Amino acid sequence: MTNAETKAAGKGAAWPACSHRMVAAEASALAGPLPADVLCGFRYGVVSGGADPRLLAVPLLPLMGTGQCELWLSDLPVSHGWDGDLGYSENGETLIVQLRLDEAALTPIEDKVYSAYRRIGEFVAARGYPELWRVWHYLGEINEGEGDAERYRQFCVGRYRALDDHAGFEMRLPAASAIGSRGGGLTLIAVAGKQPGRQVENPRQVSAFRYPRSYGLRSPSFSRATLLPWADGAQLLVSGTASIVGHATACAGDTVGQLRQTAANLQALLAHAVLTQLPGRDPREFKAESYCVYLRHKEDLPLVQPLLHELFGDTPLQLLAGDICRRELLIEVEAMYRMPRERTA
Ligand code: 3EB
Repeated sequence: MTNAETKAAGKGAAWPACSHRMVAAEASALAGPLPADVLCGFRYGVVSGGADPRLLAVPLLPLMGTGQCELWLSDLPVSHGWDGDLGYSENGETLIVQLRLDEAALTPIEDKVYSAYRRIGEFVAARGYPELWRVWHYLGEINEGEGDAERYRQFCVGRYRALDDHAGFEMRLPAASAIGSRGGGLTLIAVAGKQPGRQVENPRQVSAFRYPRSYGLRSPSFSRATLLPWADGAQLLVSGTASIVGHATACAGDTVGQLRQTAANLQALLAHAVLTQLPGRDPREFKAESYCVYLRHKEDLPLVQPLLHELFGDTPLQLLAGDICRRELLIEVEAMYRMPRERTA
């Protein structure tokens, strides 16, 4: 354990019970006016969610039928609105924000990502939820451009500039996913809270914020996972996880091999989360709530489907067509887990 991890595992303010729960639902649940208890709903394969800021549009095509969505239902009253083009929804514990930049508003990427991140950071702080827990980025044509001019690498420079504003920022990074979509533009979705989540890194992988220079001018500013220690059971928000071992891509050209490496990375992460944050618990107690799998080539679907079922069983799973931030990477998996509350004797 690093010093920072030991410190993070110590006592902070008491956390309340988790005020929201994720449910898989039919996409038609998002069709009409949304019920009052919806904190947010992820809708797949569209660029815009619509007028209700609780609708989060993920601009990637679903590969296993289009019938599913994911809802976060709240036990506390929800309020929501738009601040210009920034959409938000909050329930007193958790704040969700979304911001969409069209391609015309994304040049130069580095500066526009910097200002978008600053805008979101200022907004969440002003509303009393200063801690970024989890961010999704959907960036059009993420692998366009060569070397340091690649769009993903330029994006990383802007994000780094926005987050590198205080000493120790590398131990306060949100979990994240950065996925490429067809067409241009950038969709940003963030989950923020009142208290810092606990950052979890992966001993099988070099921390992304410490990747060497060869992967870009600035390293990617995200953590491998954020643990939220709710009183009724911790929640682990796991970043997009790919076939990276150390800092190198493993199994280049082999989608199934990459999926196996990704599963090994997820296991190592769960074990490390327990070791550093949940002493006395067993990683096998983690219960998966949902998975999202991004696949670069939809032709690989029949290859990976049996293994997905073997690895992830019946947990709700989205399978989306998406590009991964390194060209050699063919598949990426993100997940959410719960650790049930410890039984008192
Ligand atoms: C990786 O581990 C794979 O830049 O926000 C995964 C999750 C990846 C998030 C990001 C990138 C990001 O480096 C790519």
